[in-house]
This record gives sequence, C-alpha cells and structure tokens, in this order.
Amino acid sequence: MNRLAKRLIVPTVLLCALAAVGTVGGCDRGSTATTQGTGGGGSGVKIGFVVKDPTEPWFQNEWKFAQQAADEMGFTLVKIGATDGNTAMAAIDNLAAQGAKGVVICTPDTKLGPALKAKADENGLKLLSVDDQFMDADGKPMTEVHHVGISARNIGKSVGTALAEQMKARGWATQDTGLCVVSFDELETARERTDGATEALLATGFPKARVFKTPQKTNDVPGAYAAVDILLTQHPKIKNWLVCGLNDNAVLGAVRAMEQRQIKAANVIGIGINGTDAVDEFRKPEPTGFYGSILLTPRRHGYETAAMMYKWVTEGKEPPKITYTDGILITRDTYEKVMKEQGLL
Ligand code: FCA
Repeated sequence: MNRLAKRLIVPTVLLCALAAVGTVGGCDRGSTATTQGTGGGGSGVKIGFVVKDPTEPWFQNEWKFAQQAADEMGFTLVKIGATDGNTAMAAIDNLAAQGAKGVVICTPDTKLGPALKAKADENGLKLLSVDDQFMDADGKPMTEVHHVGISARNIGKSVGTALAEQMKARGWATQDTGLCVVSFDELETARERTDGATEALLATGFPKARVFKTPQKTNDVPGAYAAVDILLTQHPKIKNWLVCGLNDNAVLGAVRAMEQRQIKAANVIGIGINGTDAVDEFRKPEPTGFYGSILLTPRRHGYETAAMMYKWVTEGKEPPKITYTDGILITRDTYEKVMKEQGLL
C-alpha cells in the first residue's frame, strides 16, 4: 500500500474496528469515526479528544489515559482520529452536534489554529490543544488557546546529550561520525526538538560540518526512511551515525534505512522521543541502531488534559494557559522498569 493510501485507509479501518466495539458508529464519514467510552457518562457531559494519527502508539496512549479520566470522573469521551485538516474541522461540528461541551485536540495541521478556534467558539465548545500548538496567521504560537505540550527544546537537548555520551562510550572518532537530523521544520515542536538535540551535541565540541539535516515529507516511519535514504546516498563514506528526529517514528525510519544499507547496529546510535512507540524495537532479540528514547508522559497528555477540560466545563475552573511536560531517557536495559513504574506496561 502506498504511503498516502496508508495514511487515509489505515486510520479508517482501525477506527471502524474500534467503533464496532464501541457504542457509536460513524464510519460513513471517511477517516472521521468516533467511539464512546465504555464506562462513566453519569454526569451527561461529553468531551471530545481529537488526535492527528490514531495509528501512533503515542496517541493511543493519550486516548487510553483520557478514557481513564472519563471512567473515574463519569463523563463520556468521544475519540476522533483526524489525519487531515478537513476531518479536524468536521470533528468540531460533529462534536457540537453531539452536544459535547469541550474538545482536546492535537491538530493534523497547526496552521488551521485560527479556523479551529473560530469553529469551536461558534459552537460554544471549550478548546484545549495538546502536543502541537496552534499557529496564528503570522506563524506565531496562538497563546490565547490553552495548551499542554512538551518542553520541546529541553527534551531535544536531552537527546543531544545522550547521543554525545553514548558516542563517547563507544569511543567513536569525530571524523568517522555524522549526525543525521531527520527534520520536520513546518511543525514548531519538531523544529525545537531537533534544534535542541543539535545544539546540545555541538556544545560538546561536535563539529557543525558533520551535522546533516534531512527533511521528512510525512511525519511517519516511511517519511523518515525516504529522507534518510537520500542522505545515505549523498554520504556513503560516513562510518558511524548519530540519529535524532521529532519522535520515535522519525528515528525508526532512519534506523531502517541504515539497516537496508548494511550499516551495522554497532555503528548507529538513534535516540527517539515518545518512548511509547519504541517498545517493539526494544523487545527485539538483538539490539538495533535504535539505542534509546526520551519517554514522555502520555498520562499527563491524556488523563490530565481530559480532566482539565472536564473541570473547566463543569466547574468553570480554567486550566493554565500553558503547561509544559518533560521526559526521561529509556534504553533497552531500562525501559521495562521505567515504563512499569509509570503504568505504561
Ligand atoms: C507531536 C508528535 C507526537 C508526540 C507529541 C508529543 O504531536 O507528532 O509523536 O511526540 O508531539
């Protein structure tokens, strides 16, 4: 299946499957489909939770934790996967028509911020953006929309520092090594992460001339694979690669492209972001070039955002305008312990 087809069809299929076990259908709406919570709903309050990529474990975790809040607090959670702008806009109408009072959203397109905000206002829905902050017409963050996001630059810096430490541990010479930056600069949180990683590595004395940025066209594993494949064609002589990107998918795509070129795992240090999407990789019997990930806090992004919204619509308790969350490095050796502690495994 080609990439476009995958992006359009897979979420629909997945959500239709979810809808089949839930109480509400909605598979007649293309990639928009909704599922309602199993429990709760006692308060009669409905809250929407829209995510840009329901196939990504990160977003599945957000939904799982948001559902916990719904079950505990007794409201109905309406989950909507919106992989494109039209679907995201339609999701707001759909929620309003169902009588929802608020929506938590990670939009597939941050430039839609003003349009999404206007639509939410028009429909009397309270709005909280999560992960990807809305942009205004000048490309500046829309600070008037309440937001929960990661401290992207600091998390990126943790990636850069960990790359430098692991490079040192492996005794790599700088002249044999390159930094592969899988970039997605149109998304602010992505740019901040990869810039932060690069900055921290440069601060350790790594030369700027050995930093190679390669843009991914789509924010998924195939998009990163394609971007890194081009980079490797351009630089066939580099022996060791450090890899950073916006999330685990970006680094997984890079690692797969390197494996395809017979670059050994021992010559690759990839460090992702999310952690939730790295579990299958860490479970492989042999280590791969995917060395580690900065584990974020999906519980805070799912449970807390949904709970904040519930309190806002029921008690008038306005959430903070901006909340930043942090992360912690996990590797093959530590992920099980750390993720168990955080209720993620
Ligand atoms: C963005 C990324 C996700 C996740 C989230 C916190 O939305 O695309 O993978 O990292 O930020």
